[in-house]
Amino acid sequence: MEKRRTVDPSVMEMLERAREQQISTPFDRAEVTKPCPIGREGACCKHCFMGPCRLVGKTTVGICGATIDTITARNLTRAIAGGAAAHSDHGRSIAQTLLAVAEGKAPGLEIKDETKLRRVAGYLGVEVGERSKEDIARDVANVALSDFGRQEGELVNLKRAPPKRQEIWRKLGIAPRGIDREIAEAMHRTCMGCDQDYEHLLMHALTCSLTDGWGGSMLGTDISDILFGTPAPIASTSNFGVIRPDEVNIIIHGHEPTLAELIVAVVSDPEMLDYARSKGAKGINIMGMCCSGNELLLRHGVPIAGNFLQQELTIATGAIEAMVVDYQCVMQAIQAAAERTHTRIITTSPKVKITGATHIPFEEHHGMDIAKQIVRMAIDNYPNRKGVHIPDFMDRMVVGFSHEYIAYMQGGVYRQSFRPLNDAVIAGRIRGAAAIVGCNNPGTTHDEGHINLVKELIKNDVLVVSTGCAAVAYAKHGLLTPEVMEYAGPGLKEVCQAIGIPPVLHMGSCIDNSRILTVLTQMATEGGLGEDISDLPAVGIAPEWMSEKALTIGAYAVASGCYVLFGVGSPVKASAAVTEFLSKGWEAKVGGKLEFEPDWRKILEKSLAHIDAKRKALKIADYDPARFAKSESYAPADYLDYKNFDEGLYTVKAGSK
Ligand code: NFS
Ligand code: SF4
Repeated sequence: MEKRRTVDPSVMEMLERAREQQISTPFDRAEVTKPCPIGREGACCKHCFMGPCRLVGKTTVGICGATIDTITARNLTRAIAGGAAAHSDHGRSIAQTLLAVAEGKAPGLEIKDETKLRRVAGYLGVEVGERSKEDIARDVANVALSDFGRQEGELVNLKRAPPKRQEIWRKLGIAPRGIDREIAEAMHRTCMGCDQDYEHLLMHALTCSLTDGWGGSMLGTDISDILFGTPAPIASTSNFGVIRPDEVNIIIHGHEPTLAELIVAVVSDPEMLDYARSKGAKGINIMGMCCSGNELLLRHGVPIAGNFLQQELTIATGAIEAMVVDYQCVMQAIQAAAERTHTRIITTSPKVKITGATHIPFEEHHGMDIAKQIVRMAIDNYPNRKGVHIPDFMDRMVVGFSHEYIAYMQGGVYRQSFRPLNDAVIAGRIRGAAAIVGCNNPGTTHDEGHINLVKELIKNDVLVVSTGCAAVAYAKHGLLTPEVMEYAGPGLKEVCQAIGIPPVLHMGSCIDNSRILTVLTQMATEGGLGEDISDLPAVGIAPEWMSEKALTIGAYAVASGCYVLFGVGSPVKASAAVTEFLSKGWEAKVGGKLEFEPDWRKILEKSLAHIDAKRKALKIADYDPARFAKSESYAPADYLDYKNFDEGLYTVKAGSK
C-alpha cells in the first residue's frame, strides 16, 4: 500500500489545492528526488576531491584508506557540528541583542523579565546587588558572549547539571571549553586525513553537542526570556484555519524572535491598522510557523499556521501577504510558491538571502523602522490577491510551560519544587516522562508518528513534554488541551488534575529543549529518583527528524544521560560498529544512548521497556496500570471531537466550536 502523505486532513486538502495551482511541495519533491541510498546510510565521503568515495559492494575503504566506520562517524560528527553551529549562532545573536538593549542601542526592545535576569546573573556569576538592570544585563551578555570564544576552562552553564553528570563529563574529558572552539575542532577533526578512529570522533561529537544544549541553546532560551518574557500558560489556536480571509496575513517563519517581537508590537499601532483599512482589509493578522512561531506562540499566544512541511501549502492558500523568514528550516521553494501567488517572501537575517526574495536585513538600532517597513509592504500587497482558499480546520491549545512555570505549579511562589512530580513517579501514578521533539520529514507520514506516540504514551501514564514542530503537530490535533486528560491513564490524569497541568506540555522552540535539561536536572536532584539524569525513568524521542540540529539535540541529550530514539531511519546504518557504539558504547561511557527505529510502535515498546527498567533500577514501585483506576473522570469539552482518537484524525472544523 502506498504510504499516506499526512494524517492531517487540512494538509490533505491543501495538497490538492497546491496541485491545481502547480505549486510544488516537499511531498511532491520527495517522490521525485529519492534520497541516495548510499549517502543516506552514511557510506559516502566527500571530504576531499580524491573522492567522493562511496563504500558499497567490494569497495571497503576510500581512496585515502578510510574505513566505513570512520566515514560514517565523520559524517555524523559533521552533522552534529552543523546543528551545534546553527543553535549556538542563534544564542549568540540573542546575547548580542541583550548587549545592545543594555547599552540603549535597540529602540523598541527592553528587558521584560527582571526576575529572570537576576536568576540568570546568578548562574553566570554576575554580581546583582543594588545595580541597575542595564548594568546587570550588560555583564550577563558579556559573560554569555565569552562562552563562545573561550579557549580553556568550561562553559559557564555546565555547573547547572547534576554534580554527578559534571563529574562524568570531566572524567571523560568531554566538558566543552568554548562553543566556537569545539565546533571548529569538529570541522578540523573531520577534515581529510585527521581523526580516523570512530570512537574518538564520536566522543568529540558529544563534546560538540554539549556546546549546544548547555551552551548556545541554554543561553538563547534564558536571554530570550529576559528580553521577551518567560512563558506562562496561554491559550491559542493552530492550523490553516487561523489564516483570516479578510485581513492582511503575515507569517513569521524561522527561529529568531527579536524582529518578530517588534512586528507583533507594530501591528497593533492604530496608524498601521488605519493603513490596512485604507487598502480594504479588516485588520492585520500575525501567525507563526516553525520555531519563530513557537516563540511568539508561547509568549503572546500568536496562532501557529503549521509545522515544517506546511510552509508552501500556507502560501498556496493565496491569502498570505508576506512570509517573513529569518533562518533555519526555511525551504527555498517558498519563493517559487510565492511567485505563483501574490505572496512576498521577505528575508530578514543579514546571514540569509533567498534568490528572488525581498531582503530587508534586521539591525537592532533601527528595529522598529524595519518592522514598520515590513508590515507596510504586506499591507500594500493585500489588493494583489488572486484566489483565496483556506481550509476550515483549526484547533485550540494551551501552551507556555516553561520549567519555571512547572516548578511554580508545584508549590506556588515560596515552596516551588519538583516534589509532587517526583512523588507521583515514585508512587507509580506517573510511569515516567517522555520528551517528544523535532521535525517533520516527508520520508515518513506527516504527523503520524508524533501523534500516535503521544496518545499511546499518555494512555500508559507517561507525562509528555514537547517542543518544535512536534509540539505544533500536537497543537493541530487537539492534543495540547486540558481535555486530553480524559485519554490519559488514571494515575497520570489524577496527577495532572491535582497540579493543574495537561498531560502534554508544550515547552517552546527547539532551542528550548534546554528547558527540558533543566527539568530533568531538577527531577534528578530533588531526591528519590537517583542523583543523575541517567537514573530517571525518561526517554527522548524525535519520531520524524530531518535536521542536523535534531541530531545535535539527540547527542546532547545522550551526553546528559538520556535514552534517545529517532524515527525515520539511521544516518549511520552502513556501519555496524558505529551503530553499536552510539547505543552500547555511549551508554557504557555516559549512561545515555542513541538508537534509530523507523517504526513508531517499536519506539513505543522500547520507551516503555526503558522506563520500566529504570524504575526497577531505582527500586521504586513497579508500574501497575490498574492501581489508580478509580480516579474521577473528566468530561471533554464539547468543541473537541475525540471520536476518532484512535485513528489519529480528530482535528475539528474552525466554525464548529
Ligand atoms: Ni527544530 Fe524548529 Fe521544526 Fe525541526 Fe526545524 S523548525 S529548530 S529543526 S523542522 S523541529
Ligand atoms: Fe575518499 Fe578519503 Fe577523500 Fe573521503 S577523505 S573523499 S574517503 S579519499
